[in-house]
Amino acid sequence: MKVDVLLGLQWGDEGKGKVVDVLTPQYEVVARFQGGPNAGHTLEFEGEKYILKSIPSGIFQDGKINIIGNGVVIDPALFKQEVEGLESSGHTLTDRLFISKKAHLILPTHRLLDAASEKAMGDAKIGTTGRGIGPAYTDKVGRHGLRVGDLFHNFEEKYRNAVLRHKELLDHYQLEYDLPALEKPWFEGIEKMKEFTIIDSEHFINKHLAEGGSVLAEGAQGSMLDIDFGSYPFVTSSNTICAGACSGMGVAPGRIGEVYGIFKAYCTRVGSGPFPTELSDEDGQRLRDNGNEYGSVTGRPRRCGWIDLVALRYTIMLNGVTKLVMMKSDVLDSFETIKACVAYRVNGEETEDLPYDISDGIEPVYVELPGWQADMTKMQSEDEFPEEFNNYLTFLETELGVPIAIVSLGPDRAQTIIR
Ligand code: 2SA
Ligand code: MG
Repeated sequence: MKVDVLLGLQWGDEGKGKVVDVLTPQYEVVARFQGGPNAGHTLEFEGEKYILKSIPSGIFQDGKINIIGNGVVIDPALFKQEVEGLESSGHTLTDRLFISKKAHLILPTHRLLDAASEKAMGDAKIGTTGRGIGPAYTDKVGRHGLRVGDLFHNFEEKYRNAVLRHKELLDHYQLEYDLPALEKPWFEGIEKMKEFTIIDSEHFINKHLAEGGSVLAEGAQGSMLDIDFGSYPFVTSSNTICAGACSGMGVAPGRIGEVYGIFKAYCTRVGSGPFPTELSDEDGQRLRDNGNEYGSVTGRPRRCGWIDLVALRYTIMLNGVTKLVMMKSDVLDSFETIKACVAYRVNGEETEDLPYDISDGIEPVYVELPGWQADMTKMQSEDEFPEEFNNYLTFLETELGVPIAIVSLGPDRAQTIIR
């Protein structure tokens, strides 16, 4: 059997958590393959709302195994908080959440380094989530990282050595900090992690596939934040694209089956960096208000704009998307007209290919479409879709060359239409 991959095609916050939760019944295993507690995957069902950060979004369904894969970075203190939050709302996890030995740990000093580096950059800052993601991946690639598998071998010594190195860097930034205060919850988190099954996840996943089992790989952030192909340097520090699922779980490329590409019917971005279709006018504010566009980890207001088909074509290409999933079209329910960026004008010339640098001199070329101006949030089937909405779907499918297989009409599990 194959690994199906689900990932965000824009700058994150496309609604991946909800879709994983909807698709989970088809799989026995759900795995995260990159990112860490910078992610905020929101799920709503039966009147409850949950935000997952490090834990895969398959956790709410009985009998499913959830894996934190080797490509993920874990902050033990935040992990403990997240687990306890779920336990207090009645969800037991220890029997169905497994952690890869090869996943890397985010140390308290990584968070300090993240903050220090952002501060030092001033106006040029990345606008990170402050969760220590960049420094943790820097140590991984620099071959200094601590892994979950290290918990059982001279861990204290390895930890102290890492902290010594980080302290030199922090001295350079002249940052004031209280490390013991951060270390206490961190080491409590380490103990919490030990309650879980820590596995060689690449073996586990491949055996499961060889025995005919299926896996859903859950991406975090979005393809425009990919370390290689995103709007560098305003990106996150991992490969968010489909290729990251292979390296972040240890599965061969030939094992990849469907690739679900998730996008919002408009576009948002949180943090700094270029955003060609950004709206700083009333329409932008209306999208933010209607869509409640605030970061689910940091609470930061998200920047909002029209859908960018140039960027979407690019990320569909990078990921080999086989099925599209359109989220939050209900946010556009009241708009008279909807715009879609179909090309960029760069130095007077139109292009449909994403240029190397999208930070300056990009003028979006828009097509205007009539809005449907109907409340779609209670619609139960495709037959109820207004004509203008069907036209919007056909327009997008033609522009993007991939079918839209799922349409989400609201945050709840129930507000989902499979086409
Ligand atoms: P980092 O912390 O090093 O990964 O930040 C680098 C850039 O990646 C962006 N990033 C995100 N963008 C959207 N959503 C994310 N998750 C949270 C959410 C964000 C929040 O679900 O709302 O609550 O603010 C996420 N994680 C990282 C980040 O904004 C930087 O541009
Ligand atoms: Mg999010």
